[in-house]
Amino acid sequence: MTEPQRVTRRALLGTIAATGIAAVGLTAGQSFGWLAPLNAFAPRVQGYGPQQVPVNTTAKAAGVVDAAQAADWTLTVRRGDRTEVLDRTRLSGLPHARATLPIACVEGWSTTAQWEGVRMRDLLALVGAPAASTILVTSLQPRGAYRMTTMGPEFAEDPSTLVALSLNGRTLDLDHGYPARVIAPGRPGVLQTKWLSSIEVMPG
Ligand SMILES: Nc1nc2c(c(=O)[nH]1)N[C@H]1C(S)=C(S)[C@@H](COP(=O)(O)O)O[C@H]1N2
Ligand SMILES: [Mo]
Repeated sequence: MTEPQRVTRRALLGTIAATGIAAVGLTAGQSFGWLAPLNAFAPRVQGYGPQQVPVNTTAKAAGVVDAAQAADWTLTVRRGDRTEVLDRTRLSGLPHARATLPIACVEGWSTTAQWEGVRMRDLLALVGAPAASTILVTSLQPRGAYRMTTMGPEFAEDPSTLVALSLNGRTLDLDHGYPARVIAPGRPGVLQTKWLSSIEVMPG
């Protein structure tokens, strides 16, 4: 009586194992670029998207296609009544820094990339604000939950917190936040605001 039971149990375990292997196979494309064609279920595949980084909200969906490409685009940095307005030329003329940082989206992907841009602390210094300031970052995006972000002093002062102008060696793609976006270490992707419009130093 025990023999058939053992066979049944073994068969069952075999089925469980096969299911596990299939599940790994069908999602492996998320972690390994060369397995990407096997990726059947993941919403976004690592390495897919412009500049080898997935996109959350395209410029079109955000309604910023024109504003982001406008020749008269500027980034405003404000602290009380002190305001600096930076056009593309002035912004990109400031000293640049590089950082290797991930974008980690709650939707289930994380991709590490090379970013280059102007340190947030350097922009704050332009209006006489301490590096360790609390700031409000606003996007060109006219509406939506990701339009504004508050950033605490521990992020603002971090030398690898950038207003990024380039990604993986090229000018930011429009969908990745051209002409300028936030990239900071240790924050969820949702706070890495794209298509910047202004940076405001909070009092205190
Ligand atoms: N203005 C704006 N910034 C945004 C978003 C957005 O919808 N609008 N999406 C956020 C989310 S949820 C993520 S994960 C990252 C993704 O950046 P990426 O599209 O360049 O990969 O951008 C963030 N910044
Ligand atoms: Mo996200």
